[in-house]
Amino acid sequence: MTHPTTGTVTAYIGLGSNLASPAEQLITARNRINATPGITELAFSSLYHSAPMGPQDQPDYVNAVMGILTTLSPLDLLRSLQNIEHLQGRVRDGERWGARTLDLDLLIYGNEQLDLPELTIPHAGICQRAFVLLPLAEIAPDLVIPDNRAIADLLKNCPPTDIERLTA
Ligand code: A4P
Ligand code: MG
Repeated sequence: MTHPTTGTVTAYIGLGSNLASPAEQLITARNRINATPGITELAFSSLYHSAPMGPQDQPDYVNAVMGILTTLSPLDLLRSLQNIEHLQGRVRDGERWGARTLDLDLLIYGNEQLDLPELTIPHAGICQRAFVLLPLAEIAPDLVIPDNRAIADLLKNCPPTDIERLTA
C-alpha cells in the first residue's frame, strides 16, 4: 500500500548467501540497502542457517528478510538490489539455484501484483520456502500477501525443516 501522506511503500527483501562468509555478506548488503537513497529500514530478521534448495553439492545458506519503506518504483528497487549483488561479486553462471555470494529477492512490494519479464511480485517462491517464510513471519507476523494468503497459514503448510535461527 502507498502511504498517502509520505508516498512510501512497505516492501520486503529476501537475502541469501552461501559463499565467501555468508553472514558477513548479508550484513554488508543490509548496510548497502540502507545507504540507498529512497530506502529506510523498518526491520531486519535474525539470520537463519538453511540447507540448500536445488543442487545439493553446494554449501548451506544463510538467509534473512529485511522490511523497508521505499519511494523507489518496483523496477528501480530491483535494479538497486541487482547492483548490490553485483558489487558483492555475484556471478551469474547460468546454473539454476546454484551457489552465490549474494541473492537479493524482492518478495513483496505493498499490495502490488506484477508479472513482468524481469520482475514477478509477490516473488514466485515465497510460499514454498521456509527460509523466506520463517524470517518474514518473525518481522511481520500479521502480514497478508497481496493474493490474500496470510504468512501464518503459509508457514503451517511449509514445515520449517533444515533451518536454524542463528542470532536473536
Ligand atoms: N526476477 C523476477 N522476479 C524477481 C523478484 N521478485 N526479485 C528475475 C528478484 N528477481 C526477480 O534471478 C533471475 C531473474 O529473476 C532476475 O534477472 C530477475 O529479473 P537471479 O537472481 O539472476 O537468478 P537465481 O537467483 O539463480 O534464480 P531464481 O530462480 O531467482 O532463484 P532464487 O529463487 O533466488 O533461489 N537455498 C537456500 N537454503 N536458501 C536460498 O536463499 N536461494 C536459491 C536461489 C537457491 N537455493 C537456496 C536459496
Ligand atoms: Mg534471485
